[in-house]
Amino acid sequence: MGVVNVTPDSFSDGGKWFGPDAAIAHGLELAAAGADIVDVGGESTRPGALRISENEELRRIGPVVTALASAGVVVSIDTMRVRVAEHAIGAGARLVNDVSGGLADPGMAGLIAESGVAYVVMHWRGHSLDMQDRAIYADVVKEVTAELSERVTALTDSGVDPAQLIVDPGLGFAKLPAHSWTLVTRLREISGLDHPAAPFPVLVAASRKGFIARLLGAGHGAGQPADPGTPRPFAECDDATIALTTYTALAGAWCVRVHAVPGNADAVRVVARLQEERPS
Ligand code: PMM
Repeated sequence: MGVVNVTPDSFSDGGKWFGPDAAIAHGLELAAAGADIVDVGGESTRPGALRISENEELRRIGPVVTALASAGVVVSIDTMRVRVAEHAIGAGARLVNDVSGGLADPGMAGLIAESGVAYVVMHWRGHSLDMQDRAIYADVVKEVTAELSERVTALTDSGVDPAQLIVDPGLGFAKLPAHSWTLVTRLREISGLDHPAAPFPVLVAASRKGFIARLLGAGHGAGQPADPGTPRPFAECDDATIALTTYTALAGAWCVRVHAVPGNADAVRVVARLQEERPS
């Protein structure tokens, strides 16, 4: 899954594809580079971000979803809002990627049940403005899995077919770096959550996240020691993202959501070939 953030302030690539023409061109480029899905989002969810209005979100994503879907791209809409998801589905989006897992807008479950589209249920503990205050866990894997199980149960109780659902640990969302690192190594427990239809496919979105930037530090290159106190710039985290793509794909992830597609698409192909030799 390649990412098109139609935002001036996104976590990792804010402002680059803000105009509709640039966003459409970038989405086509990601699809041509091997993305099976292009994820279009109009609202930044970086830690501390303020919300934008629904009309502004619609204005940002509308032309981009329409143009990409008309060009035959499989489009995912990254939104927490029912009206935005509904508009995008009408414009041809085939998947709804909701970082709130249905918690932000109570009508989401009904729309997903009615439309029958695929739905990403991410682990979330509240809006970005103050989510890092909620990064408190005694056992991060147990709690994330239990909270995701509750969401999945609420969705299927509302009429969503379990076959529509993909789960996501929500790396960086109400998570300290150590929580995100632990979750990446425990995907099987997350996919096997407490629901009769488990295991569910898992989506992992590690690309350019702060936990990678912090590990690598700002110093890099020959003779420059990494300084763990200063995060490495996001755009310089793509090689490390590819390493995590390889790891999570080998661990059975269904999808990786990434900003720089070519190297990650190659990693996914290499893993698929390895798995033909040694089925897991
Ligand atoms: N992270 C971001 C945005 N959308 N969607 C899913 N399913 N999972 C995520 O972890 C996720 C997401 C924030 O990252 P960005 O601002 O770099 O796109």
